[in-house]
Amino acid sequence: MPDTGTSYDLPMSPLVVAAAIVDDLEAPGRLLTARRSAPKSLAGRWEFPGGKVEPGEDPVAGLHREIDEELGVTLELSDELVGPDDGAWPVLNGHLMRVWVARIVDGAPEPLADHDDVRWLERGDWFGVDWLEPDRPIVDAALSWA
Ligand code: 9L3
Ligand code: MG
Repeated sequence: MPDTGTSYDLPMSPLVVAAAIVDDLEAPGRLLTARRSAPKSLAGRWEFPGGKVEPGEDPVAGLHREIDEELGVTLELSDELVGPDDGAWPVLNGHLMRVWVARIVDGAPEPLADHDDVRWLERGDWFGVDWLEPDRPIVDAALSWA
């Protein structure tokens, strides 16, 4: 390979973005969770819906795109839940994930892609499903926010 003077490091893992969707931003009661259907290693576990930001895509735009693709709803974003790693949350495979609190302004959430169920958790039961391990501290952060 010609020496171009550039160093080729491993590509950075794409940023992951997700939403902590609550029923009401002023008086949060219910929290939305989605059950993954893929990959096999994660299937059956519950998570904050979201996914990878595309190259060059703004993270917030990526979040709206992912949530539209996965749940068929439009969100109004509120505060970001700031994580311990430069504001982000470490998730699987070395990814970092940014998470915003949000509410639905249009549509009814359905598992359209990557999930096979969605569920509203009642206040007091936000830990009531088998969350992906990395999402559990984010449930705590959502509880502190709410
Ligand atoms: N992940 C963890 N918690 C979440 C989300 C949306 C994603 N709430 C992890 C699972 C995958 C990686 O981030 O290892 C990329 O997510 P996706 O693009 O498969 O949804
Ligand atoms: Mg996803």
